[in-house]
Amino acid sequence: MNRLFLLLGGNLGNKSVIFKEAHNTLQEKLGKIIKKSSIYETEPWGFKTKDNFWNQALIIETSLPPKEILKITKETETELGRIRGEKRYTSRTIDIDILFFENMIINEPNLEIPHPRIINRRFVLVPLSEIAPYLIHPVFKKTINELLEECTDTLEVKKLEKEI
Ligand code: PH2
Ligand code: MG
Ligand code: MG
Repeated sequence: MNRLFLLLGGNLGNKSVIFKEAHNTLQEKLGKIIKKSSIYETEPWGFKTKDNFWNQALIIETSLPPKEILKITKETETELGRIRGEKRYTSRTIDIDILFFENMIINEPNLEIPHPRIINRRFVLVPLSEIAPYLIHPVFKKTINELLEECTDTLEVKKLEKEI
């Protein structure tokens, strides 16, 4: 079994229903969710919209290989109503990003692990630091807490009092 770290993000539709459905599908297809962060309401990073995001970090125990995990996360996004357009950053019902897979480093055109933009984004580091503060980033060799302290992103990340 390997530990897989995912980040859920979405800013369109009924976010409670969509996040719950994402948990169910991922648990069924990938493996047991062993940790979930709180839900955070976050300001959009990299583009402008009035629709704030929800973000949540998950740890899943899985026996599947990374390529298979990627295929399942993409299929789940599509099932949950994500429509991919030309633009890089746009509003969406759900985005499921692979943050870490144990301490593996993979650099392929369609699969980069760890996720290349973790360190620039408070909407990733804040939820992750809640469930894995001492996890060491295998490239930068620093803990999530250290990376959060050094992060210069100032967009708002607000914990919601909501159990999902
Ligand atoms: N995802 C993006 C771009 N911008 N901003 C927030 N707050 N949350 C996200 O999940 C997010 C984003 C690209 O995947
Ligand atoms: Mg993303
Ligand atoms: Mg993505």
